[in-house]
Amino acid sequence: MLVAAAVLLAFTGNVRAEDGYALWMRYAPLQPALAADYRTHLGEVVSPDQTPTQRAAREELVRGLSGLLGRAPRMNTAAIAAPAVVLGTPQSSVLIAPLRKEIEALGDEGYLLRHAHIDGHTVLLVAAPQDIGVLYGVFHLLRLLQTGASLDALEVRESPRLRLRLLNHWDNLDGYVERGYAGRSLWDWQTLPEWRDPRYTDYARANASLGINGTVLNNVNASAQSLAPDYLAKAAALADIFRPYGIRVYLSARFSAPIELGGLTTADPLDPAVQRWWRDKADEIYTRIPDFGGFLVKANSEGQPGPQDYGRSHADGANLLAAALAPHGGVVMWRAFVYAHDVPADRATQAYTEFVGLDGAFLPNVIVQVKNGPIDFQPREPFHPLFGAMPRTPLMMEVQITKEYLGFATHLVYLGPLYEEALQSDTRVRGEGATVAQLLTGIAGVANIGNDRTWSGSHFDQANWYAFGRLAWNPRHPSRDIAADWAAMTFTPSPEVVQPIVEMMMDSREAAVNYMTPLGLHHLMARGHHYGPGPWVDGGPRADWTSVYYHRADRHGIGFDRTAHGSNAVGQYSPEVAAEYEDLARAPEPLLLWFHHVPWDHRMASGRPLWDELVGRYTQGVRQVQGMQATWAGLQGRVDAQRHVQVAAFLSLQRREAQWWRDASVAYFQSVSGRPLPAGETAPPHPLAWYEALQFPSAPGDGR
Ligand code: GCV
Repeated sequence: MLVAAAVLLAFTGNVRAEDGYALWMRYAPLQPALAADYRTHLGEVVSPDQTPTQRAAREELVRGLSGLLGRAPRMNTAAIAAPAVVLGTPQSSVLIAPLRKEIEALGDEGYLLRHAHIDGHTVLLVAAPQDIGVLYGVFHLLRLLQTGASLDALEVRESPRLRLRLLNHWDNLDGYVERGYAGRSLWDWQTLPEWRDPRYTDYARANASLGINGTVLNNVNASAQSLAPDYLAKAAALADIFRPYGIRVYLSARFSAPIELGGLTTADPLDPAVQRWWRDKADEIYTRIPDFGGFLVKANSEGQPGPQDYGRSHADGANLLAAALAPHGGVVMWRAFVYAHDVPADRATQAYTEFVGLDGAFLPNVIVQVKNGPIDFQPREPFHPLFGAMPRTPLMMEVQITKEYLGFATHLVYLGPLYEEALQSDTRVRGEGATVAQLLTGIAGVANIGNDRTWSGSHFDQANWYAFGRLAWNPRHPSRDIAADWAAMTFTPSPEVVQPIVEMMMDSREAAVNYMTPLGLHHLMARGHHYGPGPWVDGGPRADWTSVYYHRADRHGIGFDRTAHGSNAVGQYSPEVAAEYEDLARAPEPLLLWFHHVPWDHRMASGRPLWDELVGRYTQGVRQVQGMQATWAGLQGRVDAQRHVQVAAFLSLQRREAQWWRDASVAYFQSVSGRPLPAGETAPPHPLAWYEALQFPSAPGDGR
């Protein structure tokens, strides 16, 4: 009852001021007629409450129904006295036990929603083989109500397509979040394990609502301290909070921890003392966290220690940790994000070269974690060539939810289409073809979560967490539909609001590509912090951390020749894909300059020369943001003022920065191409030197 009263107080109308804390779980009152209709189906809740997960499911349903329908449902534990929602598993509910066979076919995390007739009443079953499936089913039901869906003839059977659906937090132990734009870390390591902030439970609820089933608590640029006893006690407290919500805790492991924590003189994976140290450490972790998920490792990449320091391979390193975890059922997620500045080969080719020969050399509980594209979370990349190239190795795909390269938290860029594009890329490796999604064991998203009241640093960045989770559950779900669900749940289910918001979201990623890196350009952001344009970035410690390395623009043309005449990155794809990328006439225009160095007067699909097209795309990106501003302005009064004002302010910031991107990029590329601006295009208001001189030493999120 208390929960219901609190929810009602918080959400008495669609346009009441809101600060975003409730995410997509606002449970704001529905239109009275709709609420009355739902109440006829859902008057009672019949549910077990013996386990923490059963209680979580029941509480969530009560919270949701109370808020959405305006009154708390009657609670019941067994018999049916009215139209009811019946929750349970074949073990926990006699009402559900007869469906055992059918339900068990759904797998450990699946669930079923269906009407049935029991004791003369129509009931809605939320049934699953395990408690966690019931919780997932409750969230599904609440989503249907929040989006105003019909419950007639309801028949939902769901099972996740990917086994591992994880967030990766790049959170340091001092609370700093690398590439984080949403405040400081959610984990208050100082006050753990004693203080269990209720926010940790809300974090778990939000993830469970999407089916996310694991979280890596600490940065891949890891401190060995995360594995020290005091920090394990803190991680164990979080694991206890998350467990009822089906979320396992994982840790990033620093490869040199046996030296730093164990006092050994080496971390060589073939050294027996090192092997013993990791075995003992795994045993210690499992005594504290019995369902510990395993380790995530960044090794021999960007200065991190690894097996190659001892002349060993990535497989030697991964297998060392995997052997220690195997007796407990843990996994190692070994990242393939490796590239070295002293290797002359194109950076885009290095991970493949390093890993492809190791296919089959990993222990069964190793999963190689590969970024969606071969460089680094750019606004657009082709899919990573390792997908499809390691048939004997389980693979996870890693995407960024935080927007390191897409305008941080202040640019409205919905990443659903980016994830969808990566997941649906056809690797053409199995004759008839296989999408990247079909080849995956799991997926990891670099979290955009911090202690900001909105969780994600802006209202619209919540949609990226949401879309990641929904696609992790079902990689085939259209990102447009996910956007529509999110908008309905986050603002209001009214189509006059949802539709324009969805249009805006669906256009937003392409807008960012246009004003930052059109036509396959990539890595043109300012050095280090990656805030704003820096196409002129050159020199410094590593060529592959400069922009000129990637765009290769000169008087004659622009783009990175990755064909057989160039770096031959195309040769790492299956023959059909390679043939398409290799051929200037067939390469997809959105990836043109990723694969080809193209003369400025090359004729584009529009009929315009490349130079004109490039400038036009930059200008188009700015126009798209203006369009988003106009759409949002039209929603004033239909969205609560508190959120409307902040989104409007961020859009105006985005508009200003899109213009900055456009002007700085046009000024720079014009200085290289020496070409006049196409007719109708406005000259940048400042000379190139003005843009180049801008400095942002305090930009957020930089690595350190
Ligand atoms: C955690 C990019 C980012 C780094 C990040 C790295 C990685 O290079 O800029 O901050 O480090 O990717 O994924 O390991």
